[in-house]
Amino acid sequence: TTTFTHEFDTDSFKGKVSFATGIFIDGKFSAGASNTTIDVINPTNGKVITSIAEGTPADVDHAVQVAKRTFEQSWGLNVPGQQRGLLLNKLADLVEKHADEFAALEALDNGKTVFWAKVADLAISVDVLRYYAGWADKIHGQVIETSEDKLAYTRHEPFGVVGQIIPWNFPLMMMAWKIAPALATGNTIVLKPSEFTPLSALRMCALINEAGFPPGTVNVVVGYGNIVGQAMSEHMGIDKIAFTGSTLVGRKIMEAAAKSNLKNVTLELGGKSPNIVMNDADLEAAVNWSSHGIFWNHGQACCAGSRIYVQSQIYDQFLEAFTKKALSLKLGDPFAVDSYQGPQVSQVQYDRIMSYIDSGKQQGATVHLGGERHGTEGFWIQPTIFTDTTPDMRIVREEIFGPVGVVIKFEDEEDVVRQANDTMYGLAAAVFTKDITRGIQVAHRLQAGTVWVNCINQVHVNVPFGGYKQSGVGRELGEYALNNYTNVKAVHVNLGHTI
Ligand code: TXE
Repeated sequence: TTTFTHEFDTDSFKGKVSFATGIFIDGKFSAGASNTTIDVINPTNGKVITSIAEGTPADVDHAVQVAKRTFEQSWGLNVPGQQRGLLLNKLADLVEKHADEFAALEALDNGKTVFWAKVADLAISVDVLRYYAGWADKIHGQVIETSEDKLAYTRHEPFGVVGQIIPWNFPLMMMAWKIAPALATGNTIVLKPSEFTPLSALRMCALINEAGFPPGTVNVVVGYGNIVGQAMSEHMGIDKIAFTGSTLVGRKIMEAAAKSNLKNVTLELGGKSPNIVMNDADLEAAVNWSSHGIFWNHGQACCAGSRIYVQSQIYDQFLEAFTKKALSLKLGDPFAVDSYQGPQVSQVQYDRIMSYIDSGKQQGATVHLGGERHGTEGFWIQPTIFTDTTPDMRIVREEIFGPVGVVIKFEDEEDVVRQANDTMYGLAAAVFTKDITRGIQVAHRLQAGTVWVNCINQVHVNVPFGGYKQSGVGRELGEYALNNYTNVKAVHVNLGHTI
């Protein structure tokens, strides 16, 4: 076991944080089968924070074996829903108690601001644990009337061992979205955090033990996607896999599932979400929301409103106010209390975003604002706005996942609905108008799993979230997510019927 220790002395968090790290299986940490490590980088300056144990397919095998045993012996339907709910509530309390520490850890390896980590990531993580704690004793099937000589009913049973692969943009929150419904419904878990941001998931392991979950209920194997993630996707002992990340990798996971045991798959993938601002919108509100839509979390949000369509009459006014707003966003140390935007998560993401910015320039779009590196070290990018785009440009079609928005002029509703839907993605969309009837009509015409009217980037634990088209399969959050983690069994009982 290796202990990670970090002394924080910042505006937003002071104190020493110290916890065990490693491959977490059966409630214990180890160095893993290969004894190799992964460097965790601080995106603020590009320096190594620490090295943590690297998982391998052998660790995945071990974790699956333990998770299966735990499911059969000390979790699953052996533990009443009420008890599972109690444990989830305890975990929620512990996460809440350590919220400041978690927010600091997120800022350290992800680069998001402590402020937003607390307001969004931590608050939602606690909410989601509590929300599914409440469901744990309310999972039930149906009694279905057939005939008087027969009793037929359904049970919603846990799958067994579920694999969960999560990304780096909301490290703790993605873990909470994944583990809460899976545990509430009685599954055991093998979870792979992103190799870029493993700290908060590793910190969670001790809290999972402290809450009193039986060892082996949640197992965490940090590792590279193409090794550990791939091993999970094709594992014969994993009955279900849930993934959040790129559409490219989502496709690989489905393929691996198809080629192995046809495990059940849910995917929450990328997006290129349209944000439509009509002539009659409240301009100031639309500008503020639109800025939040694309620049929040440094543009690293799957539902980011990255295609901003503005109706012709207000286009110039909007662009001027939107530019002013973008210029007012404070880029700075994620630990400073007034920072809005920190660095991008990694060198790879920095390079990917900069190459999109270059492609926009090369394909003839106008860099209206930004478009350059910010500072001299770390992975910082200026808030960037492109104008004069055409629908075929890569910056209009592909997910950039950075603080880069395109502002596009449109004439009428038909035109904008057509453009908004002209994408392989369908995660989210937004529309701004004071005419609520029109707002709702447009909302119904947009092909997206979530549509916001007069707001953007809002999620609520009670409300399902997920994608149309190539943005995903299945829904997270709300009652809908329970379906991701249960199999329906139909039981037919003979009450006197003869052949
Ligand atoms: O994602 P990956 P990356 C999008 C966004 C971003 C792009 C690339 O557009 O620019 O993806 O980011 C694991 N089998 N999103 O490369 O690779 C990986 O280790 C199994 C959208 O970081 O999809 C990590 O744990 N797993 C998004 C997770 O998949 C594999 C969030 C996500 O990483 C794997 C993140 C494999 N072959 C990126 N390869 C969202 N929907 O919010 C990688 N992984």
